[in-house]
Amino acid sequence: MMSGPVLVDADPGIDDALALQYLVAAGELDLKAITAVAGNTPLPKALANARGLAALLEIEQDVPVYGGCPKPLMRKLETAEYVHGDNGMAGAALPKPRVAERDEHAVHVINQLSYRYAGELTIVAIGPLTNVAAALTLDPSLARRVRRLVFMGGAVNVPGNTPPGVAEFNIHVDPEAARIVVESGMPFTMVGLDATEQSVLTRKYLENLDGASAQTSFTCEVLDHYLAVYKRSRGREACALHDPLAVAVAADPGWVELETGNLYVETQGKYTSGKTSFVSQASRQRKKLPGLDPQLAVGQVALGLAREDFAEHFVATLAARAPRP
Ligand SMILES: [Ca+2]
Repeated sequence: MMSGPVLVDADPGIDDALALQYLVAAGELDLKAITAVAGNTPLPKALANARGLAALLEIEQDVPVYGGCPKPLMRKLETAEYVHGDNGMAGAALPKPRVAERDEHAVHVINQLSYRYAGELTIVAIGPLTNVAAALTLDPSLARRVRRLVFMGGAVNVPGNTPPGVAEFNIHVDPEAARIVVESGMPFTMVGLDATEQSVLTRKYLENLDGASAQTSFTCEVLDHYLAVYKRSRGREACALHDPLAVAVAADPGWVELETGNLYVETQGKYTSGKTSFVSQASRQRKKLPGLDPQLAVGQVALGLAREDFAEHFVATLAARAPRP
């Protein structure tokens, strides 16, 4: 079980909302800060949603929320409001924050926390990796102070979820940032579509959540929308728990099948920009190829779900969190 201080970098986003709710309900991670990044929605909405989620989850007094980069390092921002709704939360209303907006920039906060918790800090990044890459660019030694980065992104043996079906959304939005991060030497675990698309939630699970608390009512509202989006786009009311799985892996890597190897993030290709290619140590050995290239990005990649009951566990965790009196 991984413990210690955690920073979540997010672009809320429905599944970011689900991930934060799961993190708080599970109570296994010591959340120190939330940093917002542009991705699913433009930064002002991502930040407002992150602050509203902290209010909903009753953590805003303890967990500060900071705004970060408003656009990818080198590209125009592409958002996903067609999935997440105009406000990024499927139109569902979040409570008004009761704490004042913070002035510090997320990128500085990432570096500050890495000094305060040197060798202990886990970063869970569930949006494009722009903030983390910017923090590394300002202070490359960040890579050595972070215990581990767990990021939701990428697709290795399955198609991507952005046109033309090669790249996963978070990497597609800011491939240069992803490349800087994985090539920085920061220990990383990539939780991409290979694993997250196996953690599937269907409508029958909503019955266990409805009305349990103000938080789960909100969850049901956004999941209802999310399931409808999946039905429209894929013909089935079954949605992947992308970001929640990354949070779960930060607490317990046993949720996924992990392999170590070289990870390549394509930034140039006409069709393949944002594609993540992975060559595992095990596959190199099987093919009698030379070992891993330490000059290139070496890290862990989740190639599948290790336990089938993640969606069940996710719902049970949310439903069990006793509402505060
Ligand atoms: Ca996200």
